[in-house]
Amino acid sequence: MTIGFIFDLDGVLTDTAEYHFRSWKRLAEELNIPFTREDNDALRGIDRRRSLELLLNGRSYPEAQMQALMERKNNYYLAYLDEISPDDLLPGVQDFLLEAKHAGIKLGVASASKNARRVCEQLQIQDLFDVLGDGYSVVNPKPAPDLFIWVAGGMRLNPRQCIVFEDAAAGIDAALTGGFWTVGLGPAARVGHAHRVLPSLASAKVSDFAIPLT
Ligand code: B16
Ligand code: MG
Repeated sequence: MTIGFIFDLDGVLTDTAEYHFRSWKRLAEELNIPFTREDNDALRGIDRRRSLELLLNGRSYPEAQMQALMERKNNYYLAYLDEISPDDLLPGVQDFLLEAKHAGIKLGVASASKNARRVCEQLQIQDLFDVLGDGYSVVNPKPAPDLFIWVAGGMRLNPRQCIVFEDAAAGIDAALTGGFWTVGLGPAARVGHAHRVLPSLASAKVSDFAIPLT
């Protein structure tokens, strides 16, 4: 049976959360809004627009200013991306991707980030993927299932033929709603509703996922 693995990017293949944090923090300081690392944790896997709304915490701005604030944060973030290299792949990721590719498994990325393609290029993994879904691919962000369905469709697979690897609660919600098998990476308090939970991909073997995760 052809199967596919679909990976979230930030928190699964690499950890860009620190750069997102520093960029949001700088914006928050300019706006005189308190913003902590704990606040940033709530933005895990959340798209840029919703992240800004959460940071503003009920403050409202005209649409043009919202756009300008998102652009300003993104410019801060873009300045960090040059620093990303293959060394920034999370432990075990490179071996896991190569093992899966070698086994004939289709590989996809499903990231909320509009910068996902650039990050994959910096990590030098973009050629491993059959489909790369990012923040431009669908209208409705996670927890809507649309992005995972878009990626699976691009791989010519049904959701039940695919396993989604995610670190965010919203991502697991999205994949479950779409009918995918799910592997949650991180604490059970966050991703315990996935079919299977692992701390990370550090010691994962592709053969562990050869059968459906019932
Ligand atoms: P951008 P993922 C997400 O990546 C990040 O976890 C989240 O913090 C970020 O706000 C979102 O991408 C959008 O990123 O501003 O670059 O479009 O986990 O979905 O790979
Ligand atoms: Mg993530």
